[in-house]
Amino acid sequence: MFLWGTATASYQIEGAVREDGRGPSIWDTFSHEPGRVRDGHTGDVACDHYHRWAEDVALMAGAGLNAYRFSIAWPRVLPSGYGAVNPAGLDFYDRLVDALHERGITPVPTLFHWDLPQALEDEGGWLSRDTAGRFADYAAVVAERLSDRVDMWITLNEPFVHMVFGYGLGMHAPGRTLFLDALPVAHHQLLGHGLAVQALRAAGARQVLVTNNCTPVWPASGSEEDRAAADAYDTLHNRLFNDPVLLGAYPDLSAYGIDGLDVVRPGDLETIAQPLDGLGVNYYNPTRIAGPGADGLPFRDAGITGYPTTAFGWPVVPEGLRELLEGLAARYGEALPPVYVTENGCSYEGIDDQERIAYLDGHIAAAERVEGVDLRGYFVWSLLDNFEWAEGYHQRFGLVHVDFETQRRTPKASYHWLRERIAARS
Ligand code: GBH
Repeated sequence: MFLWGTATASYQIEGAVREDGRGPSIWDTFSHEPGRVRDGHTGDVACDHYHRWAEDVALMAGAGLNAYRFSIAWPRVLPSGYGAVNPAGLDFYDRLVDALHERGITPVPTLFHWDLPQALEDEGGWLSRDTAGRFADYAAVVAERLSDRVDMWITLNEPFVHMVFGYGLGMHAPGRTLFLDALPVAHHQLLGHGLAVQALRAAGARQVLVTNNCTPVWPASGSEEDRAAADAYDTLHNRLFNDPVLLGAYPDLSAYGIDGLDVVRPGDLETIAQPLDGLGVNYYNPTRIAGPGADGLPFRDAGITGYPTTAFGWPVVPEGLRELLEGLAARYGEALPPVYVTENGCSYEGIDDQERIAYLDGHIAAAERVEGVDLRGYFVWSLLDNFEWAEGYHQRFGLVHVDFETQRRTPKASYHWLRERIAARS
């Protein structure tokens, strides 16, 4: 069965940040620091999904969707990151999973979509190797409760973005600006992934994936310099996270003046490279790279022109999705497991969102043309307008409009269109 779904994330939709024993996360801390998030918005209430989940599940069913990718808030389950379990936190996801099954919707939980318990950040966050083991322990707690009803699990969401925005550039929580010194965050997340795969399988999980955000990298010109820069960017954005998982080795980082990651210990790559049941791929747009850049970086973003852009300013390049997936098949060959597009979507204003329809139609059509990839699912980001991280509530990615004053949900034109698109295909 091909999975047609939407994707969301806990901190972006749930709200109820102090309810039923949830501990604080790094996003609570960060969003409450002045100047971090546009207009001082926070996820304190968000879409109030913690109380309105039944209505939201009904909305998914109404769109004819058969899958739902959501994330579990680690600090709801383990308020201090480890140690005492908060049963009320698990109860919330337990109810949600049951409600999804009642509607014939396959639950696909992600265990980490960036809302690390603050207590773990206080112990070093993902700069600390210990966090990897804590993550696996948390994964085991959740799977012991849900694996009788959840087949498919995703360990991490976009470890690249979490490393670069959270620890490298400070645009996301925890707000650190370590630049390339953030690289241990890649390894510790990947190690956490590998340890979590083992823990999930031991607790009865049948299918395990990781979700990486990937971008086709276009050299700004045919010059040797730009091609080398594009290769260096591809290494950092795509290969650093896909190679260890699929090939069991890190890519060559010499373009960054780095001779291997010194936090890697013997056996780590075997842990990271265990067989997976699928690769989750989030696609938004290609990246055009010239080189070299400032601050000693071997690349710079040259920007894409000549394509329409979303309200966020991101270029709309549907063929980039085909290029990306076929590029993965070319690079990884037999090592590429089935692929799921676990996020694809766009920010636009308005309820008569014809631009979103055009965006989704173009990307679904591009996915249909992909050759040589066992593509098994497509998830729209997102079901609801929600808390768009550093942009607060300013970017609207939903198939369903949310009035953040009243919490009223209004399906957009794209919601109705998607139902017809899915029905026409089946
Ligand atoms: C995802 O990240 C997240 O998983 C999700 O939580 C989030 O809400 C959603 O996407 C929408 O943002 O500068 O024009 O080249 C997406 C990561 C990083 C993808 C920045 C697009 C740059 C666009 N994004 N990237 S551009």
